[in-house]
Amino acid sequence: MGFSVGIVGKPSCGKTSFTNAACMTEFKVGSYPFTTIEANVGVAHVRTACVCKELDVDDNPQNSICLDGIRLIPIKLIDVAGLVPGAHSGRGMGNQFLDDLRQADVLIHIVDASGSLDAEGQEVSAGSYDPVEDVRFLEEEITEWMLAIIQKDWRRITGRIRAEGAKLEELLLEKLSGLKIGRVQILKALRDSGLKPEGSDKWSEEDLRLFTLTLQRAAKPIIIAANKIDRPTAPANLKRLQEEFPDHLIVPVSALAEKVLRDLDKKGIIKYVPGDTDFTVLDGQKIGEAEMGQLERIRDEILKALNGTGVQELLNKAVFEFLRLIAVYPVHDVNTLTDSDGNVLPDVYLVHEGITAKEFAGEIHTDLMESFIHGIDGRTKMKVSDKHELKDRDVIKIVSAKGSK
Ligand SMILES: Nc1nc2c(ncn2[C@@H]2O[C@H](COP(=O)(O)OP(=O)(O)O)[C@@H](O)[C@H]2O)c(=O)[nH]1
Ligand SMILES: [Mg+2]
Repeated sequence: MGFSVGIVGKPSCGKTSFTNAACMTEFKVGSYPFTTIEANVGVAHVRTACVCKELDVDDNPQNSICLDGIRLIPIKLIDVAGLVPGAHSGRGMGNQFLDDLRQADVLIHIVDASGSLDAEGQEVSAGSYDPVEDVRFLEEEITEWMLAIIQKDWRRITGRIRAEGAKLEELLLEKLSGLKIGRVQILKALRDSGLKPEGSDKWSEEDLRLFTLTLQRAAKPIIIAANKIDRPTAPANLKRLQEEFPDHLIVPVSALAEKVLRDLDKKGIIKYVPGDTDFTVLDGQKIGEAEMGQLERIRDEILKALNGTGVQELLNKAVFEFLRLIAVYPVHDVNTLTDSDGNVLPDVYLVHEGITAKEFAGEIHTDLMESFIHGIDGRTKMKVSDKHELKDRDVIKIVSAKGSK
């Protein structure tokens, strides 16, 4: 489980509620400014159509879950303590909180779309605060935080380019490895910003800022959850957010509704699979009148009107659209589609689009990559070479000199 989603936003916007709904954890909700210092970490799942239906087999997953042909694959969620304007310069212990984002591959910014909290997360009358401000400030805080890291020793580092012929991308890679920023992202940021790496010792303050902003968009992209969409003042703000930031992905969310549905599903009272746009009542006896009213409202105003609660949609978009990951099923035997213990379609891995069969072997085990001979496609049963690029929902056996998987 190598990929992590960072949950960020100001205090009381609903980060912990989102995390609890997505991970079925019970972290404390509400304002606990002095206790929520450590980030809450939970396991959520992304949802994809399992290959079991198409291949007509009954699977028994080991590293993931399959519910009636829907494969749920685990990812890590990091619920970071609330960030306030000025966080990068240490306000509200912001620096410490920002450091929790080092390991995140993508960020979900939880915004209180109902406009009931000021910039610091203090309650104000519903609809009186403009959440557009939150989107601006948060991106700025993240960029400033990264800028401070990049700026440190900048002259000395870039001096080595002229003095020793060192490459900027290598120097940056070393500097930013703790931030989970890779070569691909550094090269993309250099390309997209249009700045010349050779002249980096002459970059102005603005150049460096531009580079950092471009790198942030490539390496820690932010997608927006317009949360508390169930509240009356939220829909108008969602519309304004979408108008103001046409290039951002903004999804209406009700963390509250997702939690209600998943809790009732867990108790066996309703059947609801995260990401569904409806639920079925299994045990109506156990639902009181008021609760039934709430459920009907969730069905009409959220599930039907907005195509789901938004929680699963955001996680899926984060993983499949922003990180561009694909789901690949390794098997030991392509005829039975099992591992060596006889489990059918036991595992599914989330890997980068464009990964080759040999690189995929390395994701399973370094040994498998080093002694890679060829792969076998689980559908066609044909051999594939080391350079063969895998596609989403591929099933593959890796044959190596040290055995196979
Ligand atoms: N109406 C509504 N309230 C929510 C929603 N998500 C969170 N809240 C409420 O917002 C308050 C703060 O939530 P919490 O998750 O603790 O926020 P955090 O400080 O960002 O972790 C709590 O009272 C939650 O019940 C939502 O989707 N709808
Ligand atoms: Mg919290």
